[in-house]
Amino acid sequence: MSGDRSATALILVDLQNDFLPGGALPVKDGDAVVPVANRLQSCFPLVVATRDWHPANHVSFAENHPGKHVGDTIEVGGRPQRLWPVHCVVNSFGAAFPTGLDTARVAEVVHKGIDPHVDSYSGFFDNDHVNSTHLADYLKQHHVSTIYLAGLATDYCVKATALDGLSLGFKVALIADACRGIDLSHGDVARSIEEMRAAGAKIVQRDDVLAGRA
Ligand code: VGL
Ligand code: ZN
Repeated sequence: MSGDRSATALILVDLQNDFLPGGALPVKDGDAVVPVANRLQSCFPLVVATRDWHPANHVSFAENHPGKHVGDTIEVGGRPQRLWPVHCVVNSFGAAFPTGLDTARVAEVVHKGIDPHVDSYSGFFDNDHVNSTHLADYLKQHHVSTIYLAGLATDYCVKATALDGLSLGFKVALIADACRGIDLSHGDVARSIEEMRAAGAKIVQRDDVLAGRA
């Protein structure tokens, strides 16, 4: 998974204001990923970005469930749904790319989590795996067989995108130090990286990618 990158794409996962310090659902040190993402882009022939993109009545917002609180887990459609603060509302500042992110080479933006009734951590499928975004089709149209992941949050949207990517037959490399996680329970990030590795993802570091070694 090094050298020739003609069939590879860099996927920037959910680099959005609300996930940076000061945002509605801040990921610790999330802003550190932005300059890394900028540098990594030049190593790839294709760059795609995903964005969490929720309507105001989204199922994942605690305030849409009277009596429930941020951090609670409820059951929706037979699946556990963790409740979050209102974040990444369609067309809001919080949902926008950070101003420091270089988007000139972002060829495609994939929005996810638009369905008010189903959350979507993965860039490929809603959490119920019924509806999909156009990410897989887009990558296939561009003859991409390997995806490299950078962004937020390691233990939620990056992990879900990695696992779905593998299940769809893509080779997946997680650029571990180009991601940051939420780590609600201490160890979540480390466990999520092990889960991705066990499912077949290659875990690489940004310097190896930048030097063409990974
Ligand atoms: C995310 C929680 C809720 C993420 C999105 O991008 O990892 N996490 N919505
Ligand atoms: Zn979300």
